[in-house]
Amino acid sequence: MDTQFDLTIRNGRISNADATFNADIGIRDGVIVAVQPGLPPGREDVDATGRWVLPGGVDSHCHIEQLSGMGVMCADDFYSGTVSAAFGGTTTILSFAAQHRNDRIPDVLADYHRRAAEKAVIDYGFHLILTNPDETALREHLPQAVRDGISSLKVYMTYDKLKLDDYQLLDVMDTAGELGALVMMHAENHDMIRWIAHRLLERGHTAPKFHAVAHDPLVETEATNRAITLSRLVDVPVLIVHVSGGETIEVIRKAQQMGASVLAESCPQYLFLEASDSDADGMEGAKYCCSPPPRDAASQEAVWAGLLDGTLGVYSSDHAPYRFDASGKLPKGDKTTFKEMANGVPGIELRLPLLFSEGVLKGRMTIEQFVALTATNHARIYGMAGRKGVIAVGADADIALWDPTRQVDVSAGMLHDNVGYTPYEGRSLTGWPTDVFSRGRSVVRDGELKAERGSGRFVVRGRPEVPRAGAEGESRRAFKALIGMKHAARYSR
Ligand code: DUC
Ligand code: ZN
Ligand code: ZN
Repeated sequence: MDTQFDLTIRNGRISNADATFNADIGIRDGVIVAVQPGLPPGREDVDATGRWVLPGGVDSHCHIEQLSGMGVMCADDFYSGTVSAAFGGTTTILSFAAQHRNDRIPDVLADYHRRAAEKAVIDYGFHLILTNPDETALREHLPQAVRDGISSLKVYMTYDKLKLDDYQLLDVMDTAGELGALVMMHAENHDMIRWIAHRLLERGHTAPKFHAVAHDPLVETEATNRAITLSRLVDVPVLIVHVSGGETIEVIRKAQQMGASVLAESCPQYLFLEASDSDADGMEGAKYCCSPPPRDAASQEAVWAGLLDGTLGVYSSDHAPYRFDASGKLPKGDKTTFKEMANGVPGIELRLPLLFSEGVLKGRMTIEQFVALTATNHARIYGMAGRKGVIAVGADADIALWDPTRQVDVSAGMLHDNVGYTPYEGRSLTGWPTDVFSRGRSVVRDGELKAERGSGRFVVRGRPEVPRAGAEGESRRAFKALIGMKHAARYSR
């Protein structure tokens, strides 16, 4: 007799963002159809005794098969990037489809779609990087992208080839507000970086460690404050990505307390790396350079506090994989100055194990907070609520089984990305995802890849769920009417 379920995962301890309980999971056609104790075994039955059964991670910030503003290709394509994500317990990624200034947005999106569809082994979506917000982009291409399930975009306040000025940022926010799309902001003050870097280079300070000096914490604080102020002016939500420092977090927290609709993200490099790591012999320090840079112990504490009190709602990898050679980090070999290095560190596979080991098992955060920060909040904020980031009836069966006792010594050789190094080399971690399922398909089983190239699917995303601006938003209503802004809080919370 045929059994009721295609797959069951039984005898595990399930954690969602709001509760932990013992139950079995029944899956049919890739979807969770039962969560309760005492289910009969399915056609395939996995015994999760002793393991923690968690929603697969959602990584809403990673750079995969992307050409950087400086023209450097990422080391990971959609195959190695998604395989690496899956081995680290992640089942959905949102990476970037990057417009360069002369690109037509529909061509950019078609290109990323084609490449991802051929290679991804887990589900994926895109944020559009918008570098040329002209009339056609704002009136035609962005609305079409949102209708096609790309309900978020990233804009830059720095980098010569990417940055928008404040006028353009307001234009983008206005349009995003009309469409109900979420604006992600890379908040660093371009001219402050330029000015400091110029003086450093003039004095012969070219080594990797000077990257962190050029990207002083105030560079981020100023730009974050400005990004939030622009967003408040037009009453459109923003999400500040890759937040690194305590004073910046304080700016975000204050704005949230005032009722501004501001969300924020941080990443492993701001919890587990420091600027001093980049003060290593020769070019070695370049392995720790990203923008914004890792800071100091006090900043790490501020990031922990921000994640725990909800100021920082999502914890993403910002996986920006560049090889440690002339094709990536070091275009001029050991003559590369800190201004010429590709910015970014890898982290797509270690994002969850680092936080599980150092956050959950060391008692800094609950397992429910871990699930919220690594999966559920991403799904809600980016328009996938109920489908991704939760173990519940009706959700996609994206599930990771964690062995909380497994000891792992991190080395680049054990990872599945194509980077060749890891800034976390030599760390000892406890806890690891042993089995990973994407829509009920086994992707990783006992350390082996089971999924086929191209078996991941594009996720059509809906409206972001973001907190509505409180009294702030109300008080801006007359202003918005006067200047002809059309949007009226079309976000779903
Ligand atoms: N911005 C990112 O979002 N990632 C890597 C480097 C950068 O500048
Ligand atoms: Zn950025
Ligand atoms: Zn990034």
